[in-house]
Amino acid sequence: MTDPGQQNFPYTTNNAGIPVESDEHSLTVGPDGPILLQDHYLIEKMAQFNRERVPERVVHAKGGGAYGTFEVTGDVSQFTKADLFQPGKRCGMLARFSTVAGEQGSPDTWRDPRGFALKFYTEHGNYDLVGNNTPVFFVRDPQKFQDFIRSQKRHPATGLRSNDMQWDFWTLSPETAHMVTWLMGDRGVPKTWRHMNGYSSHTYLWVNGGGEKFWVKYHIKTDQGVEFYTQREADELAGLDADKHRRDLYESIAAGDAPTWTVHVQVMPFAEAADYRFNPFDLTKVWPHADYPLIEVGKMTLNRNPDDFFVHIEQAAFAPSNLVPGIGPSPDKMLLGRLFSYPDTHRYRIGPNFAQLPPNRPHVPVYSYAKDGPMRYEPNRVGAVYAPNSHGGPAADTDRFGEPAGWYAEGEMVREAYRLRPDDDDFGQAGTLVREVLDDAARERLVSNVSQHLLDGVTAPVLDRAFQYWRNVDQNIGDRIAETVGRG
Ligand code: HDE
Repeated sequence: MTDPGQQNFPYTTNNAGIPVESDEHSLTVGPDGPILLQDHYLIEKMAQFNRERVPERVVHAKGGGAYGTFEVTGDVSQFTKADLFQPGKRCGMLARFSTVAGEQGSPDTWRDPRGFALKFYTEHGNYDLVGNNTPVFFVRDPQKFQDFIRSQKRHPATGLRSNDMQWDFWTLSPETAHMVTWLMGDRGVPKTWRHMNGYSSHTYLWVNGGGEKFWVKYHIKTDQGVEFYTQREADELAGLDADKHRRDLYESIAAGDAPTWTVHVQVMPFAEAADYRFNPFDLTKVWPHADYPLIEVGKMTLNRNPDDFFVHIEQAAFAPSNLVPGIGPSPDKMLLGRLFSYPDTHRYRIGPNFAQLPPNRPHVPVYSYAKDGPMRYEPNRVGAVYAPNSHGGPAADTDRFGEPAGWYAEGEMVREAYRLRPDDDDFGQAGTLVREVLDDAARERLVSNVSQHLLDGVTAPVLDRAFQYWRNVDQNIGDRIAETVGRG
């Protein structure tokens, strides 16, 4: 698959471009004698090898991706002035898809949400939309994210994943119910990355040229159709081809079969958020399409495989804080937490100058005052190292790009949950999903998936709480799960 074909290089060099003396033999005192410290080429090879890895992503470690293009097909200029969404615009992009809880080599068909991370190289810098293949998430406060992830990863003593830990956290955190219903249903194992939708999940703020504001959620619908694997198919594939999804994307693009998605948004007028019947910024909720229908924005096509996986995909650094003029954050506490977390992880994982690496560097000039740091190779084009200065250095231009996209807030400093509104509850939308979106066959697979998962190592008191959790979602589904597990 990755055969580079017949190539014709004249000779091997070391990293400094100097011709090497041998590809096979170390420098020794006689053919049977000791190795010499002066064999700097051997030392370079060993030292380079020892440093080949950067830390894997703490979540979303296993993934793959490709480059492509985004083109605007609708007209949303009345809602946002963002350059990339103006009629007729087209820009380059990078996408990375991933599983969340597994490590670098883990099977692509493990049941898990899928990351759906997009980077658009716009005329106003990089716009990143770092979403999942689900429109909701497990928790609604960033304070709980680390605990949640630890419950999904490996047990500290055994080094094993533990369904008991997973259900312990979920059943003690009822706000997870909607997302767990998605996860345990058909969306939990997409057939390929090409056959899944992406969602911003969060609400974002859009601002138009006149300064008017709107709340939006993104829905990125696959043009290949949504397809999935059953648990049984997924389990078999986990053994037969752990890289199923990575392979599928690479091979489809290499064969000229470029996958496409249609990007839509739901738009809520700014003022409607204040007294909408549930908190529209709560990441565990969807906005009903009857209230806010999908509006088409554009099309994305992935058509170029990276020529070096490590350079372009392992070092890809997506950040929800990469928001361009015309787009801002919403008061979703999870999103606000993420604005800090991603650039922080990139500085640790791939270094403070990660933004200069090929997948991350903007396709427009950078007029930043940042300087120096490890592995920096692009000179500072600004010249001056401080602002303001009298040497013609850049200055922020709010006349051109507008004030920061924000909202009004005031209040006591508190540590409290979102204020409850009439339709805010943890189980309602999960129940609607089970009763009104799934058909009989999908409900049956849900019962089977949950039951199998519970039968695999979940014990009292967690097990009893799990039955109650599902009865809270839907009495009938809960009864069927309890019956299947044999503890009705
Ligand atoms: Fe992430 N997440 N996340 N996440 N996330 C990371 O960033 C984090 C959340 C998502 O292909 C990390 O570069 C916090 C929601 C994707 O490179 C890290 C919180 C959603 C990817 C991080 C969340 C996501 C990540 C790990 C709660 C969907 C892979 C390595 C406040 C809407 C991006 C990295 C890629 C990756 C933190 C919650 C999606 C640690 C603190 C919600 C697709 O920074």
